[in-house]
Parts: sequence; C-alpha cells; structure tokens
Amino acid sequence: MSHISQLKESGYTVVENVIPDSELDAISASIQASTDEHGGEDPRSRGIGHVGGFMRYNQALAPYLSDRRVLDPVEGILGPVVKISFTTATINLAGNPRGTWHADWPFNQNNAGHVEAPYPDLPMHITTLWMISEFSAENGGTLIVPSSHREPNNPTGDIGVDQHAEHPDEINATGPAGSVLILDSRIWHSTAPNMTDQPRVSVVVRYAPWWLNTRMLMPDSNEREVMMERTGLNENSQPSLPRDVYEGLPETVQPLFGHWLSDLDG
Ligand SMILES: O=C(O)CCC(=O)C(=O)O
Repeated sequence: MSHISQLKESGYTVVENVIPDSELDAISASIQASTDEHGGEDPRSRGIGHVGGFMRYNQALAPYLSDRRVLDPVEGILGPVVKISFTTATINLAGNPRGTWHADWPFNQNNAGHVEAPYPDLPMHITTLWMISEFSAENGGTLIVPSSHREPNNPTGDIGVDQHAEHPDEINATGPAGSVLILDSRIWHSTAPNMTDQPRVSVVVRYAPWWLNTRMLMPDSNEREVMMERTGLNENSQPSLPRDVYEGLPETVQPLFGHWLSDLDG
C-alpha cells in the first residue's frame, strides 16, 4: 500500500531510511546538546526533553526536511503548497512515564487555537516524528490508535475517554533510526514510557497547508494574545527563524520556512 493510502486509511505511515545511518550518531549528539542548552526537561511533561522552534537553534535535520519521500505523502494529503508549522526537539528520557491521549494542534481542544469538535472529516495538519533513535515498544515508540483520525473528536474533548488509560486498540509506532513516522495530526496518540536506559531522541516536525493560520504559535504575536485572551486557554510556542539561519538552509527547504522569518512585517 502506498504511504498516501496508508495515511488515508490508518492515519499513520513510516518512511524508512530517510536519514543515512552514517549521519545518525552526529545528529543525535547535536540534538541532545542543543536540547540541554535551549530547553531541557519539559516542565509540563515529566521525563521529556523539549525545545520548541528548534530550527532556530539547530539545523542538523535541515538537509532532509524536503526529502520527496516525506514531502510527497505530506503534499498528497494536504495539497501542493505546504509550510512547516512546528519543529520541536522531543527526547523521551530513560524511564519517562506514559503521557496522555490527545490529537495534535489544531485538533487538541485544550489549545487556544483549536478547530472546535465535532470537526469535519478533513486532514488539516500533518505531524512527523523524525526517529533519530530507533522507535520500539521498549524505548517508547509513539502510542497510536490506528484509524482514530476519522473520529470528529479526540480524548482532549469531552468524550469520556480516560486520557491516562490503556486503549484496547493501541499500538506502538516503530521503525529503525533514520525513519520518519508520518501522522494525520487528528490521530489519537500518546507518549509511551521509555523502559530502556537510553534516551529516545526525535524531532517532531509538523506541516500545514498554506491556508492554515499558524500565527498564534508565534511568541509575542498579536494573534496569540487575542486567541489566548478570548479562549482563556494556553498555546504552544514556536520562536521565529532569524534571517541568517533561514539563508543557510538548503534552497529546497527555505520555502517551507519563509512564513516564519523573525523580520517579516506582514
Ligand atoms: O514523542 C512521542 O512519541 C509523542 C509526542 C507527542 O505526542 C506530540 O508531540 O504530540
């Protein structure tokens, strides 16, 4: 089955061998060092190393972000003009606990910017997890509920699903290091416990169609302030990209970030 068909039917797919084996150790060391420097353990999620707007601080993944093996399925779902909405270093430290069931922004009903449930059966956002470490059941390969992306709501909405409990249909998404897990952002998923003594290193990269408004993710934006005030809810933060960092990105990757430049006035 093609990646696009698998995404449409099950809400997830894994593309293997996107990052060459020979590069993985250096990329992993660089991501861990930048995460220690710029973020560290997420105060909201125990045992998770976390840095939002990671591209600003670390460009180790940049050469791979426009790989056609990833972009073809992303564009096949979202349409031909996409942008990168989030880059978030996500390191599941040894022994991290299980997380809570959710769908991602903009379907997570706890975020200030969310599509109100029941939402239409329309893919609007793609979440990718770049496996710098292997993802396995032992080290916390993301827990997912296959095909849950077709539901009009998710456990962050008021649907009586215990966000902390095991789900009868859950599986761990797995793959060798260098793979990319692609999710329809509506799919129900959760952080899995890392039961090994090594960190599970990944970067979460999200892709949006050109028309999806991401401005409320920008720290200090007027839109963010307004949305948080109007809803009384919190929001993810993705710091902007300085122009010198943008200019150092590969030519095929720049169009994915042009909307997030720190010196844009529009
Ligand atoms: O790290 C994982 O496996 C899951 C991360 C996650 O749930 C998220 O970024 O929304």
